[in-house]
Amino acid sequence: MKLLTVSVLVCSMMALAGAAALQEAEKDNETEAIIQEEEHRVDKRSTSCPSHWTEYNGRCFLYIPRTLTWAQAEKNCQSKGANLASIHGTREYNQIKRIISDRTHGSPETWIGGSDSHGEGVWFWSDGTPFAYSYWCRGEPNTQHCLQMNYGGDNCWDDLWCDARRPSVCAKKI
Ligand SMILES: [Ca+2]
Repeated sequence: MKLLTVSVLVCSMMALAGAAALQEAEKDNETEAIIQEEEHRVDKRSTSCPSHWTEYNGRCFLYIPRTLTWAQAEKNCQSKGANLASIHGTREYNQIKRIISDRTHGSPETWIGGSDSHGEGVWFWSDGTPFAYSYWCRGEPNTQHCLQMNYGGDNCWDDLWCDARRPSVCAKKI
């Protein structure tokens, strides 16, 4: 009798363990489904730019018409997961000029991410990429520390006092 009780007990424990294992497996499946959904969402996010941003060469660009100081403009870009735009070649610069003129029907002086505020003449991009390409206007840069584009008739680059207020262009990687 005692033996029977014990074996019934063992059987029911095994059944319980089995049910628990089954529940565990179902939970795993659910978790797996959620992970896959998340990955899908990340994939979707990583193949195109958010609406209103323009895609070019693996990055998304956004023109910000509101005039801000250079630091405010950089912070505003950071709030969107971006930095002020860095520029690495003529084609890219032309594309950014086009993004601005599409929005403004003009070529306003605009902040991009260049600065030498940590050392006169040592220019860097706020997104950390190498400052290899430049399109300075004649006689520039001189004594200021923040980079505005679309300066003068050539739409070239000028360094300006960082507390001037300008529209800006943000950029982030896709
Ligand atoms: Ca200057």
